[in-house]
Amino acid sequence: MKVYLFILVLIYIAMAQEQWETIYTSFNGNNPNDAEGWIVSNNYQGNLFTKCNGVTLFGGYYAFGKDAIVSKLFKLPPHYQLKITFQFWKIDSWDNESVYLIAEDYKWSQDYIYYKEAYQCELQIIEMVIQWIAFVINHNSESLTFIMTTNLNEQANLESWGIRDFSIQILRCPQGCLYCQDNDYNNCYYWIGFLSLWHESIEVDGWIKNNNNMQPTIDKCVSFDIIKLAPNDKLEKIIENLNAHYKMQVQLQIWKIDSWHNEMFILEIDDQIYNQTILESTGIYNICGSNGLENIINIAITLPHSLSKCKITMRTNHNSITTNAYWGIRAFNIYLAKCFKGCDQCLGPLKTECTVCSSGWVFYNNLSPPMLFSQIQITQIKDLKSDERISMEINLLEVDQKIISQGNITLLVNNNQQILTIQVYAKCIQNKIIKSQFLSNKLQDLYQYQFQQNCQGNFNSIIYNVKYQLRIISEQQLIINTSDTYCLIYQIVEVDDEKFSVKILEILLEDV
Ligand SMILES: *[C@@H]1O[C@H](CO)[C@@H](O)[C@H](O)[C@H]1NC(C)=O
Ligand SMILES: *[C@@H]1O[C@H](CO)[C@@H](O)[C@H](O)[C@H]1NC(C)=O
Ligand SMILES: *[C@@H]1O[C@H](CO)[C@@H](O)[C@H](O)[C@H]1NC(C)=O
Ligand SMILES: *[C@@H]1O[C@H](CO)[C@@H](O)[C@H](O)[C@H]1NC(C)=O
Ligand SMILES: [Ca+2]
Ligand SMILES: [Ca+2]
Ligand SMILES: [Ca+2]
Repeated sequence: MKVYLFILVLIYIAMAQEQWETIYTSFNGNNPNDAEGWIVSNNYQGNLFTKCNGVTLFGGYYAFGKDAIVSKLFKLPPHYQLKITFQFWKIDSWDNESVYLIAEDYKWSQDYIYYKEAYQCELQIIEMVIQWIAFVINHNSESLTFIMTTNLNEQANLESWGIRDFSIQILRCPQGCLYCQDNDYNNCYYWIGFLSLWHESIEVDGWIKNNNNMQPTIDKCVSFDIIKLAPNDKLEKIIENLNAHYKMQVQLQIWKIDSWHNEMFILEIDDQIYNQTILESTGIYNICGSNGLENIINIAITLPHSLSKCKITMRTNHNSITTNAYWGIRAFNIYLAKCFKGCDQCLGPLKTECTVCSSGWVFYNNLSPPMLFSQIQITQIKDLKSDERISMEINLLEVDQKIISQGNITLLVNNNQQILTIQVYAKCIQNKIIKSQFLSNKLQDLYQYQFQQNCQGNFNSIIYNVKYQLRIISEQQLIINTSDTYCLIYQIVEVDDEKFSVKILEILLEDV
């Protein structure tokens, strides 16, 4: 018994914690395929792997030295945090020089000098420092650009570096979410990915540069494709046919290339400014363009939005002292917080937040059925056949169906007309009044029609002729519940595979 309790507690703790999931590992053995997808340039004599101190390194002595730069584009499943871990080997006579690690807007760098500890590398005894690097970043884009380089100035036989045991772990979005910022399902289930551009390659259809039909140029920084723009350039597109939504998330990545002088990158959505980011001359690494330093900036904007189109404008201004700089864009995404299924406009993701329904659907918030009450006729008669009828007899005129038994029954009605007339013969009973109610909707407002009768003179019955207008012609499911003193009719309405019963008619005989 005690053992069971112990196990239960452990499981509970494990489930309460966030689970890091490893989605990529490489360079932990000596498999040459581990370099797949890694783009390496300026490696010494084309060498990719070396052995040092008995282990295989990606890079290393006689491989990664001056100007060597490695990079990889990772495609990631929906996640909101990621952790990168690897072992960095600094090898030989670094002269207070730096290694740079760039994972988009996360940057890590470290200076190294020549120390006196020595290891066997290839056939030589070489000084080196081995260091575990691990960092966690908030990240939810579907791709990650990873870059490593140094500012070493001697070839790889004199100063070099390598890595091994590289892994990427993620905190995955809750199941059912395509995009998230945390692990709460309630904060993410409504996001849909509307547009995903420029992660692996650049496609500029419909994007207009500087108000004319000029298409923007495509360029590369390290191994990554970017759209290349100059100071003062503007890139714009009107994006149409957005799904019904109430909120929008726009994400993109700016690459500041070379020396800017505090110009502003501006992101506009529907002609309103949503982000302004200063482009500075500073930075810590030089990876493309000319000698100026680069910087990668992730921008993410969440805004209330419900129009079916949006205009995206990205631009910068230009300070005349900036002469040799440009900006790049990649990793552009639009996510929409979608309305509930069957809803054309909404204030939020719930059924109850729907304000305009798609045709054929219902307003859930006031439960108005697709069968709209349109006309009523109430007649008192002297019914000669009264004795042959039960107390509440129902006729469905257009489909010629008659309900002549009492109790709670479910009825399928196959109507091929836009109208369904429900006729109820209600027998008068002495000292009782007949109260009736009918539901109707005038799109958003719910009306309840109430009537009250008692039989007069020698009239013995009241006939209710209630016409309903069907918004869609399809099989209707009704629940009819009758007795001597009541007649209740419900319609079964289906909203996103969930069924609701909506009372559309009620006739009650009550004591006076
Ligand atoms: C290393 O360089 C930095 C500046 O880049 C300097 O501040 C530091 O004193 C240098 N250290 C050594 C040991 O030379
Ligand atoms: C624009 O985005 C950058 C980068 O994410 C952020 O640091 C900055 O605060 C944002 N600025 C505005 C005005 O939203
Ligand atoms: C509907 O019919 C059932 C019997 O089948 C009865 O118990 C119930 O009270 C009726 N519903 C209403 C709301 O009168
Ligand atoms: C009446 O019948 C329907 C379907 O047959 C059922 O869902 C409902 O619960 C019944 N109502 C009562 C009060 O028995
Ligand atoms: Ca040196
Ligand atoms: Ca050096
Ligand atoms: Ca540069």
